[in-house]
Amino acid sequence: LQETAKNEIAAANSMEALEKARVKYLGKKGELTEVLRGMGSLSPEERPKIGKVANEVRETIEALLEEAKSLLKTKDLERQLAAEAIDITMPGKEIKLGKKHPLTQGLDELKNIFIGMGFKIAEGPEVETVYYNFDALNAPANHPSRDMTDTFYINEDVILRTQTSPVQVRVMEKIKPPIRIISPGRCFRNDTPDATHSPMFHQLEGLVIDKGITLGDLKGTLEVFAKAFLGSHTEIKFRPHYFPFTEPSAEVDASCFKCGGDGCGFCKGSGWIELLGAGMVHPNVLRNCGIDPEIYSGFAFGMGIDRLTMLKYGIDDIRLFFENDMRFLNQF
Ligand code: FA5
Repeated sequence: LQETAKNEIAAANSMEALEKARVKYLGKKGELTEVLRGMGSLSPEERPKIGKVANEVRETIEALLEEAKSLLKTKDLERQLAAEAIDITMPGKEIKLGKKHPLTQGLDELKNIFIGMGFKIAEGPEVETVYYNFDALNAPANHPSRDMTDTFYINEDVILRTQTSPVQVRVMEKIKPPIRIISPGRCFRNDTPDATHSPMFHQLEGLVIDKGITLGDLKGTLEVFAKAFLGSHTEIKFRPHYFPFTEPSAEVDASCFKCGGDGCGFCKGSGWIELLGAGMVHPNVLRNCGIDPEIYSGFAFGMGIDRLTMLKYGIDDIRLFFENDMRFLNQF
């Protein structure tokens, strides 16, 4: 019995085969168990002798099983290690590093300039109400920008904001002057895409409210900004303009940083490039926000981040920002 068990165990090449062998010899109905069960019919002299032999055989088979088991385990482990081995002679894969999108780089630069002048950053929702985007900003009920052809309406009262100016109102409602914030973010207009227009674009709003703020403060702030952003020789000029929420209002131009103001192809010979819109906050807007225009005054400005980044990096089509072409993005 011991010999056949030994051969069978040695031949077992899986855990299942081993278990089968164990059951065959040591199981409840196993061959050795049968022998032990038959002990009762033996004579008292034979019993201890046969018992001793049967126990020795059981111990031997158990030991053989244990040994075979651990051998199988080692073989399994070796097989697994061989299968998972890493071939360190294989050539490596190139790891591609990401970088900041040019618009993010442009925005970072704008933010740094204004943070350096003591501005804090404020945020507002991109899905905005007609009240904050138009009404509170003193826009007349028949203002053309309210039209469906200019503004994306979600419903009668809710739109995608067309400008970052509604953040002015949200800030003034919450914080008492002095206020000095910038607010960058996405804006949406139902404009047909071309080289300088995108239905989704970015603006950066500025707002300063305190006692005794004048147009001189606005000019000084924007001059510091223009010199920091475009170069220390940059001059700015104000052109009268109209915005419902500022009075007086202006569009601000900077002297062309390519020709220094002499006129070149870049500025179409004029010597100036358009920078942003600005003005003194309209008394009606202050009143709408619970700020007394007899005590406080302030200025606001709004600039297109995409257009300014295009200017700075010499990009001639706004759509390049949103096409995710790596050949374009890798240049920055
Ligand atoms: C405004 O939106 C005013 N809220 C700016 C302002 C703020 C004035 C505070 C006074 C005080 P305007 O509609 O001109 O102004 O837009 C400002 C800038 O947004 C533009 O000069 C341009 O750079 C950018 N812009 C407007 N529409 C688009 C568009 N479709 N694609 C890309 N940039 C755009």
